[in-house]
Amino acid sequence: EKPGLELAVVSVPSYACQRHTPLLHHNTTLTDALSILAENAELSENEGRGVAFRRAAALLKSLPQEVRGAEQLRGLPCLGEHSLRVIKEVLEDGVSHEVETTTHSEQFKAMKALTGIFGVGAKTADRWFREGIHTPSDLQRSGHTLNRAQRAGLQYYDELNLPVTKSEAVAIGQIVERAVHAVLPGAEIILIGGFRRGKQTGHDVDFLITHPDEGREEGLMPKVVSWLEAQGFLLYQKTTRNSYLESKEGPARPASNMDRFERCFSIFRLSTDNEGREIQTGREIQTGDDPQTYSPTLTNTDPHTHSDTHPHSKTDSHPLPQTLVFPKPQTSDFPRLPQTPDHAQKVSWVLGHSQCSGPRSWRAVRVDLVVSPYSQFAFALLGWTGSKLFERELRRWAVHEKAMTLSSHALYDRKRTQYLRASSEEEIFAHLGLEYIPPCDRNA
Ligand code: 8DG
Ligand code: MN
Ligand code: MN
Repeated sequence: EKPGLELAVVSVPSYACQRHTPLLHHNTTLTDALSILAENAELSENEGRGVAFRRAAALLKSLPQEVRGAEQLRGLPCLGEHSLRVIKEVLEDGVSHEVETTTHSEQFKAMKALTGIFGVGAKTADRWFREGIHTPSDLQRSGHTLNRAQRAGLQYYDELNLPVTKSEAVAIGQIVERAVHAVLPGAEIILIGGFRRGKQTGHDVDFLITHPDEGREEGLMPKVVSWLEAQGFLLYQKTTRNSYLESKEGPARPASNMDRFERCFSIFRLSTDNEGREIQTGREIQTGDDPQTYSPTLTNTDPHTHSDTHPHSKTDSHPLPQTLVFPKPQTSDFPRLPQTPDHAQKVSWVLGHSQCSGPRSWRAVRVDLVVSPYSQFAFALLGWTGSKLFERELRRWAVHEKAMTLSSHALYDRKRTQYLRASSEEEIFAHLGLEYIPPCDRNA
């Protein structure tokens, strides 16, 4: 009998939304292996299989200690036959044959590379793969007609696949705040997604925007986007009204205020040489790109940008309001901290892979903006903080354990046939009969 933990006697609840799942945990080797298989299942459009691997990984992330032997897993929920087999293999041999085969498979590599293009999903990538297109370069050479998102995705491929750092997220937040307050003073801007959960890097930056006077937020997104475009901050944007329609979810869909939900998928042009200064001083950016290094050809390719407009207004110098909320840094004594890429190294990496010659002092960053009416704010906040599995588990819990329907707009009680109001995430957890789980523990 190995010393240490007796996990089987630790009672672990089966829904991820009942557990605390920190960002840094004790079973990274195992969860990395399961995540590869989950990703492969998702890329093969086998959602059920993907969810099974994700649930198994999430269970391991919530354990208080490292698993050293399969006997320690007895009695734990969420571990299916397939996941258990993979876990045992990794525990015994250090690697899983299936994971190794997957990571080296031409199909997996191609699907990852192609879905890594902004605007390309698994279906499209699979079609291209079967035509012999395996890389973004293959795609470029193929002469396929691409939509606007995919063209931008290809153009900024390398940069959009570089992790966005926390300091870049802060810098983007300051720009978004300026934009929003320029068109709607008093609006609130909250960092959501992975950064709200305490992640040090992300694939994008997500923001939720609302206004305490319900109704004032209506039509906000086009105005914010116009401001950002006029200032030269946008390389790409697609604003969607009425996009998050849970038409299949029936009563959880509030009929009237539904169509006020607006969102914008965008690519920001973030000035890299100003980033550090901006964060250190907390003041507005006073200078733009160095004219010696600025390469205007890079921004002229998309008709939706205004590259001749100077990206940073020198006249607008209101102090920054303090409504932007960032997660507290997490203290941790775990050995495997996520690696934040060195900024200088990152910039040179971008330059080395740039399609155009000549240095430049900005990078492309994916940004998601969501506008919510104040009465739905708590639901939107909970729904857009993630993780994706945590959200899925919350909804599953609501339906199967509480006969309720949860969405990013509302919570509906099927037994009492009424919507349950909430002005905070805590109230929603309470309605659901769940212990409150803070954002930093929603990393399922
Ligand atoms: P990352 O960017 O660091 O990779 O991680 P993330 O921030 O957790 O992932 P994300 O892809 O940016 O998604 C953030 C949250 O937004 C996630 O919890 C799921 C949620 N979300 C979408 N799309 C939609 C949607 O269409 N409706 C709703 N309600 N939520 C969505 O990504
Ligand atoms: Mn995100
Ligand atoms: Mn996002």
